[in-house]
Amino acid sequence: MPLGLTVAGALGCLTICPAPGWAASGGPPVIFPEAVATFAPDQDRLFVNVIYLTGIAFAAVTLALLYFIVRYGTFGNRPRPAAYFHGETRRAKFFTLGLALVVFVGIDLNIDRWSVEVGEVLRDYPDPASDPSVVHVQVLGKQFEWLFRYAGDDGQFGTEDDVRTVGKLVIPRGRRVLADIRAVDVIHSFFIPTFRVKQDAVPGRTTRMWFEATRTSKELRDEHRARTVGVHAVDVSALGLVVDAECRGAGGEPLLARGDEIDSLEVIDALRAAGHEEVVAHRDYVLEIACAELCGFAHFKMRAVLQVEEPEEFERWLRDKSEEARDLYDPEDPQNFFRYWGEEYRAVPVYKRIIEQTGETPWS
Ligand SMILES: [Cu+2]
Repeated sequence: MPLGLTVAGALGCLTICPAPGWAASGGPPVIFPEAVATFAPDQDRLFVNVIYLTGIAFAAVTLALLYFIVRYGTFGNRPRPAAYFHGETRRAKFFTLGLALVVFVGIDLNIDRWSVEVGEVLRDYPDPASDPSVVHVQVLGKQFEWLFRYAGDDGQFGTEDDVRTVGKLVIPRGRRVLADIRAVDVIHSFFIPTFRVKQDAVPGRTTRMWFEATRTSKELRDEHRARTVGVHAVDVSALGLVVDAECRGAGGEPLLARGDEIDSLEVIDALRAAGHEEVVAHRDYVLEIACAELCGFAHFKMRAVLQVEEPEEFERWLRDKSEEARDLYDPEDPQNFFRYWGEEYRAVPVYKRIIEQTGETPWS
């Protein structure tokens, strides 16, 4: 049995080991989601290199184990009593120390050096006060959605022209974005897989992260679509598909135009009634934001969408939204958090107590 396990382990290890070239190309897309942030390829390279090094070590150890089992096991040999050996000879000590040194220098120090380089970039936060090209956004995690706030036209947070969105973060391509992250109830984790960034959102303190997108959502959607257009069966699995050819109903009337989404079971029924067994379609590509901390019963629905726009498009969007916010501003509205970012969620008893006792919020 140990022999079987060892062989399986060795074979498994060989198949997991990445092929040469992966490290240079930044990793295969099968394992990683699309890399959309400036520093994402470096992180992928780090990840693949770690798999390389530890994979080689794992293979070496497994092969050595296999060799010793075959060489000193009872296979074909006459059973003999086990020989006891305490490993205290000079040779054994040298061998053990040498092996430890090879692992420490060859693997640990390399991983440490690479991750320090990647970590330095991640911690090199841009300063919106000295660099006007930096987009400053506030992120608020709450059970169970992500809220976002921009300073608006006047550049100040907590004023009537603040732009806020729920479940959608809009950013420009090619500009650095600094995100201040807070939570109001429990710990959440702000995670953008395609940017390779993840940061905890902790009640009572502000954490930060920064990122810069290299491609717009539209570019990514077009690229993805060119790759994934295909023929799909019309059944429940077709929900959410975007059709790439017009579909007509039984009487020849147009049912779905090119670019329409199959968004309900009724549409599927209508398609089937009109004799469509298959459609030419693709699944739309969306940049997702997730909560990576199990934060409660509806954690699964704490999903937001990231929209990357061309810088001019983003500026226009922000200006329009800011004007809209100023028009809609109502100082009497108890739900408004143009001024109070997160303070309206006072349901958590400990915060309620802090606010009552000190008159101050734990977030200020
Ligand atoms: Cu959460």
